[in-house]
Amino acid sequence: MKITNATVNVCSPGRNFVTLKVETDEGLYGLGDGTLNGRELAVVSYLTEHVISCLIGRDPFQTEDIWQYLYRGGYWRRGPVTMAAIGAVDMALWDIKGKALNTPVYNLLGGRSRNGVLVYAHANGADIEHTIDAVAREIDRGYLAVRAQSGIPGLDSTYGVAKGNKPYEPAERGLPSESLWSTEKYLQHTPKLFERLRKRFGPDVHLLHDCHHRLTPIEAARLGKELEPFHLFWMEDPTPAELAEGLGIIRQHTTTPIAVGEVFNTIWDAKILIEKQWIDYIRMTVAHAGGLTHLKKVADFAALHHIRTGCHGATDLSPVSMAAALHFGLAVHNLGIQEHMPHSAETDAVFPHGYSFHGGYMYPGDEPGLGVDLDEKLAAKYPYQRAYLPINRKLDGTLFDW
Ligand code: CS2
Ligand code: MG
Repeated sequence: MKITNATVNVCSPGRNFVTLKVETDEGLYGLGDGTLNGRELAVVSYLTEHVISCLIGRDPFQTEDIWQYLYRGGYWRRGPVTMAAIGAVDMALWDIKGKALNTPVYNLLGGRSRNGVLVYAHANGADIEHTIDAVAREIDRGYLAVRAQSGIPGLDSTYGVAKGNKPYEPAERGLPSESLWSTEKYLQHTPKLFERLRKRFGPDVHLLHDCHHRLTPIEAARLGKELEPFHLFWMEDPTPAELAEGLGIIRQHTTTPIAVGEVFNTIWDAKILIEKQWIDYIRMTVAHAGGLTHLKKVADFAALHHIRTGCHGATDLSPVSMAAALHFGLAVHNLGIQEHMPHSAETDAVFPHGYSFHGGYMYPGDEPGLGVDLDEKLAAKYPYQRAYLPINRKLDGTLFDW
């Protein structure tokens, strides 16, 4: 079998997605997600200008060699754009491989290690009361794990909280919006939120929270300690993780489990965090971490250090990524949990798929390959619209982490 062509589809059914389609001389094709929220066209250019011509004529079964060719052969290694492009190629090749062997991709990753993939929902509200109601709704939908994000008294907006009654979508069309932030207000407020959630829902539901890279290590240590009585499943991205040693400081002070990695794109970003066991979950995602070929290596390395996966799965990763993540999550031994933000109806129509949700778990389905498709005719009705992630500033105007 040989690769004969590859094209990149960019569409925007509610938000932008980048999809690579790799075609073969045997009529099979595979799909890969190359979406990088707010930088989509950079990945499109990387694929169309620098990658696709190198794929023509290759054997799509050679996932390892093609991955190494694109990673080592590119010379300029790592980074979100490069690894998202490699991720899109890799997903598409595994999709082709599964279709050619008439088997779902999870069978090529070790087969079923479990019946279904535990997932967590997002719940958010303008204040504690509304957030409690939102958590209740997700529990009623069958989720066993819920991430809770609340508006903060004294701040007009904050990460993870939808504006109005629209679902939360971080990228906004037009230039970046700006929001104001106060760590002090956030640290005063957040323990109250989880005290109320535990009081209302008891000890069994898994509660998660995303700090979204906004704390210093010692602030995160304080928050982790104050959240300990509420037994969170994890505290996510407590501090910007470029400084790995910062996670080591947090670890000295609290037993609240830590999850990082959605902004990482190779194992090198997480190596010391894993070796030192400064984290409990690694959240790198199929789309941004170079695809299934690389993510399997990351998971296996993490498994040696008691660390489980907790892959990123926000709506800015397409249903192609969600499908790949579920095949990965069904097979990998050290699965922790998979993030699940349901896509919009428009998105699901553009990307028909076989995966499903039931009783707190998701199932990739048993179609050959990844079990997801792209309706190119429908996609054409949703043209790309530039969008940006927001900018965050402290109350005094200092530019801060969003
Ligand atoms: C968040 C994301 O889902 C999460 O854990 O951190 O919503 C993140 O803000 C977006 O993926 C950024 O594009
Ligand atoms: Mg996050």
